[in-house]
This record gives sequence, C-alpha cells and structure tokens, in this order.
Amino acid sequence: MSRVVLLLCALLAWGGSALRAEDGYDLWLRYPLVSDAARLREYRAALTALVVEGDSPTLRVAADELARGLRGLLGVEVPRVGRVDRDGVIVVGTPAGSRLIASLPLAKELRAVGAEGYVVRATTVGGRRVVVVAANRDVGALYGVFALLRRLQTHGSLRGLALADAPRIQLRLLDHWDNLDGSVERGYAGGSLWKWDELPGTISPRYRDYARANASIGINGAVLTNVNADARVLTPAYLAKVAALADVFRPYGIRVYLTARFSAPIEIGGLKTADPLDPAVRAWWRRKVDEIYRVVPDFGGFLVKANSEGQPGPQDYHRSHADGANMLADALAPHGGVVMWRAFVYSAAVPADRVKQAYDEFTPLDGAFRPNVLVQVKNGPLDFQPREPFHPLFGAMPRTPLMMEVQITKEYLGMATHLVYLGPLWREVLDADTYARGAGSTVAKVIDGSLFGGARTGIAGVSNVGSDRDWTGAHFNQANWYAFGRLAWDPGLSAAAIADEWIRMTFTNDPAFVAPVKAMMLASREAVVNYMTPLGLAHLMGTGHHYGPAPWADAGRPDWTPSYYHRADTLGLGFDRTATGSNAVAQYFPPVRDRFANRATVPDSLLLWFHHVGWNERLRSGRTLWEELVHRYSAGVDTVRWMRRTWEGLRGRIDAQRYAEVSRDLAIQEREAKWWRDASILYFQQFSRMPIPAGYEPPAHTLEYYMRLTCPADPRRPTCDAV
Ligand code: GCV
Repeated sequence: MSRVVLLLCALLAWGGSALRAEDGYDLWLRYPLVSDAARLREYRAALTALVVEGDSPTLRVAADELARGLRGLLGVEVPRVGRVDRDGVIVVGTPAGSRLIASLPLAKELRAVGAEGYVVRATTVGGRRVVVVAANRDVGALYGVFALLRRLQTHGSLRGLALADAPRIQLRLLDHWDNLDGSVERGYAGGSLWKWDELPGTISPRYRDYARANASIGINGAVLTNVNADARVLTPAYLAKVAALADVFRPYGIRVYLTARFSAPIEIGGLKTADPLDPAVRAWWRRKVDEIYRVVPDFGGFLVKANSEGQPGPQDYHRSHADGANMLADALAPHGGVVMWRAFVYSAAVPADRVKQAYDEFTPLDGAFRPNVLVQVKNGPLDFQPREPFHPLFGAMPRTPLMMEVQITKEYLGMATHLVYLGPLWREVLDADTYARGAGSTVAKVIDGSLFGGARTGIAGVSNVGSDRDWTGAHFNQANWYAFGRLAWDPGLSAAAIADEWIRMTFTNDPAFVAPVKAMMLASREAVVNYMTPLGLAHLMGTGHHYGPAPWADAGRPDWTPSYYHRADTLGLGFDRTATGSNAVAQYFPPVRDRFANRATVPDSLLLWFHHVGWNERLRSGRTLWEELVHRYSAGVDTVRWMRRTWEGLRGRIDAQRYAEVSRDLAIQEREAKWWRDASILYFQQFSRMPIPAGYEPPAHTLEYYMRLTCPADPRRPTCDAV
C-alpha cells in the first residue's frame, strides 16, 4: 500500500473512532470505516477494483457512489480499471452496455428482476473472483450498487453473495406539500428544499444529495408541490425551474410530478371555466401538458386534490371525479404520464360520518377511470391518525388501480420532536386483510396489484424532508423516510428488519446500541397511540395547528373538532359506527365487517373507533373502560420514560452531537406525553365521574390549566415550559 493510501486510512480510521460530531446531513449514507477488523479484511480482499462498462449519467452516478462508499468503508481508494485483471473486481452494468455482463450466465435471473431490479453476486470471470452488479437497465445497476453498499454498511458477509431483488410497486413517490413561497404544509423540518427564487440558475448541492438518498431506498418519483396547489407552478417561468430539478434527479431514476390545480385554466389560462367536459378546457390542458413535456421529457404526471377541503374540482361543474381525472389523463396519455387522483374527499355539507364519504363517492366510479389514472387513498379513512383501521376503499374498487398514501411527516404524531418509528404503523396497514377476495386479500396485495391484477401500482408518502441540516427536523425522523422507501420497494419487509438496517447505517453496528435502539423504535408507535389516542380514539388534537391535546375543542366545523370523534357522554365513550350508529362498518367486507361490528370480537385497539362503550363495561383485560383508558394513557408515558432511560444508557456509543439532540427531543416527548395523558384523562373524567384508579400517577395540573394552555409558536421545538 502506498504511503498516501496508508495516511488516508489512518485519517479515516481516526475520524471513525473518535466519534466526531455529526449533524445528520449524511443520513444513512455516511460510509464510515468498517469497525470490525475481520470484516474490513474480508471486504478489502473481495473488493479491489471497479469495472463499469457502458456510459450513461446513471452509470456514472452509480460508479461515483460505489467509489465514494468504498473509500469511506474500506478506507482505500478502489481504482477504476478497464477489465478483470485481478481478484476482487466489481463489475457493474447491463447486458446491453457491458460485454462482460452479457457474457455471464445471468439471463434467467435478470429476466426475473424486470426493468428496475438487480442481481448482485459473487462469481468468477476467467478464473478470477469478481462481484457482479448486473441489471437490465442502468437504474437497476444503481439500485444494485446501493444494495451492495448496504450489505457493507451493515457488516454483512460477502461469502456466497447472491442478491436478486426487484420492486413490487411501480410508482414509489414522495409527495412534497411544498408551497411556492418556500413554506411546507405540515412540514416540521424547516422550509422547502426547493429554492424557487434561485432556480433554475442556482442548483443547490442538496438536490443531488436528496436524489442520492431517495435512489438508495428505491424511491423513483417526487411530487414537488403541495396538493393544495398553486396554478403558477404550471407557468413557463416555474416550469423552467421544475425542469432544472428534473435534470438533477434524472440520473437517479427519479421523475418529477406536479400537483395540478383544477382551476388553472381560469387562473393562468384566461378561460371562464374549468369544466372538464368543455372543449376549450380540454384543449388548454392538452397544450399545457405538451408544453411541460417539451421541457421535462420524462415528466411523471399530475397529483390532484379536487373538491376536498376547499380545493376546486369537477364537482364545481356537476361533473364527477372520473370526468376530472379522465380529462387530465387524456392529455397525459400520449406522453406516458399518469394522474394520481386523491380519494381524500369529505364535505362539511354532507351529514354522513366523515370517514364514510370517500367510499361513498368513489366506489360507484370503479371502472370509470382511464387506464393511466390511479386513485390515491390514505391508509385510513380519516386522516393519518396514530391508529385507524385500514381504508375500506382498499379491495372495494377492483377495476381501478389504487395507490396508498401514507404520511411520513408526523402531523398527528408529535411533529418534529417525538420519536415515533412509523414502520409498525405501515406494516399494520399493509398486512390488514380486506377479505375482498376471501382470506389473504391484504392491503399490500391490493396496492402491489397482485390481488386484482392491475397494470399500474403505486404508493406515496407525504414527505418529511425540509431545509433543516438534518433533512427531517430530528434524527429519528430520518428512519421514517428510510422505512417508507424500503417498504415501497418491498411491502413485505418487516419493520424490525428495516429498523435494524437503518440504525446500523445511520449510527453504528455496535450490537450494544443496535438492540436497545431497535426496541425503542419498535415500541414507539404503540406508545404514541397510548398517550394520544388509545383504544381506537382519534382526532383529539388542537384544531388547526394539530398540536397537543384538545379533546374539549368543539368550535367550528363539526368534522374538524375532537368532540365529533370521541362522543364522550356520561354513559360512555366512542363513536358508534355499527348499524345502530353511522354504520361505517358496513363498508368493510365480511367477515371484517362482523368482526369490527361485534363488541365481542372488535380488537381493543379499534374499540372506540367503532363502538360507544359504557364507562363500566369490562374489557379483555378485566379492567373497566375507564380503568383501561387511564391504564393505556399511563402506559404511553411509561414507555416514553423507558425510551429515555434506554437512551441515557447509550451515552458515548455514538457521536456527542446526535446523542445530545436525541436526548433533548426525548425530554420534550416525555413532557408532552404527560401533557396528553393528564389533559385527556381529566377531560374524560368529567364524563366518567370516576376517580383515577389507585396506583396511577395523578395529573400534574387541573383541567382548566390544560384548557388554557396555548400552543407554542414553534411546534418543532416547543418551549411550552408550562406543560
Ligand atoms: C394538504 C389534512 C391536513 C392538511 C392536508 C390534508 C390533505 O387535513 O391537515 O394540511 O392538506 O390533510 O391531505 O389534503
């Protein structure tokens, strides 16, 4: 080894062992020197040089990423060479671009992984040991490179290396709720990443790092703008900015999409109407779409929120959602673009239970949409609550491709500061059995197309990324971005396996750190359910800002107020959604419907979602509803305390900066979990009129005190000292 390389190794090793401060910018792509000496030796022997045959922007970024990763992980510069001239060469490419890859017996495996998949395996070429990263398309090779790097980052063995994987869902998108003024709706990580005022002239290096992070987890699309859309993004000046972003993202396999404001033909087109059946409106959208494709040739399509929460839509002209979606779909079809039409619709004017409305509006339209329309459905029928049952539309529209939309940003789950790992929440929804075609008709099979055989599939996560240095406002929020991508790629992955990878890559492979942190992450979702909305309660937060508990709030639109949802009275608690109430339960297929409708079979976790339960009724635990409620609220706080203690025991195992920042956030979380517990218990106690059972910590203040508390100005870093 040359002296320069040795020096480099020494510097890198020192950097790794000294636990230098880290600010989180590098996400799970930190590539620190491998700390396990035996693994490091194995890797250095197995990975000695790099051959990339073929040339394209995607192959170039794949090669750059591999070189960068190996430089960090192995502490040596792995040279690019022209051929397999030694043991340990990594060969990257596609059969079309690389004669070497084409010569290997990989045809069958490559056929199985399709357009975006990859095959990574240890083999020999001309008697020399090599590692091949092969794919049918360049983007597959990029994904294969990230898979290989993941193996190294998690200190996995290379012996008998044989990875072959392909995404099960086609559209794997981040939906940014970013506004053109730089703000982010429900964003808790600073402002928008997109610097509209600087674009297209100035390209922030963060755009490329954002694309790298997304590609590393298989995300292949970004909807750049808020669903509460601004038509100006469709004007030439903004399209030039969009094109500049698309240029940065393209090598990483990421397409851009935009939100289409339905009234754009009026607002920026000078028309008098946006009626989707009006020929002039249809012609305007066709011209607009043609214009977009002239500047962004691989534009993905439109995401639309229509006739929902004040947004314009086809119903303004007495047309259906299908009429609106199909008009846009017709304009996009010649270019291969899609429309993602959201099913998040409900109206204050409609007296029906809000959670029933999307199903009622959309099921009659099944089969009425053009083939390039996907209907985008939130995971639950209400609105990204800590726990909801799965949305009854899943399984109920067999002739329409349904995408699932989840929220990565934690609007209702503690915003920036609370440590809540969302893997278990998403796993629960994906595993839910709709029974649409009998047992085993899971939500995952609806959205990956395997249940109804649909040609188009997709999943979208409302992004939690912003301009903060750590991207997501807090270190553990990065795990949710990561988990979303991994589950979008493979909706069968376990939440624990994803957490394991993420911890190892983001912090350390030290087992004394990985195991307890994984336990914290896996417990965190149930903790937030318990301290905010136990037993199937929902929507108990402050109106508008959605921060902190306010079960007492009853002013304004009924379906935006907690009292509409919890229905507490002196008899009991919960929303009767059975046949004696709103009958929302009838929207599920049997036997799910019967299971939820029957007080004896409904899971405790959804009890108060479907039933109004008497305060003295006994639950499975043997405790009465009132006792169980207090028990769950208290358990939520106890879990957070345990998380804090666990974290305190990990001091010194990671860098000081991230350790301290997580400690600070956990302190906030504990304070606020208590706030939720105490305010909620005191509020419900007015109805139960029962004392807090013995053995539980009494509330710190009176109900009046909590009702007077105002939301901190900055919910990202609350200074609600009074809590
Ligand atoms: C973008 C919830 C949020 C809104 C959001 C809406 C939606 O109501 O509070 O901020 O608007 O969902 O998903 O359209």
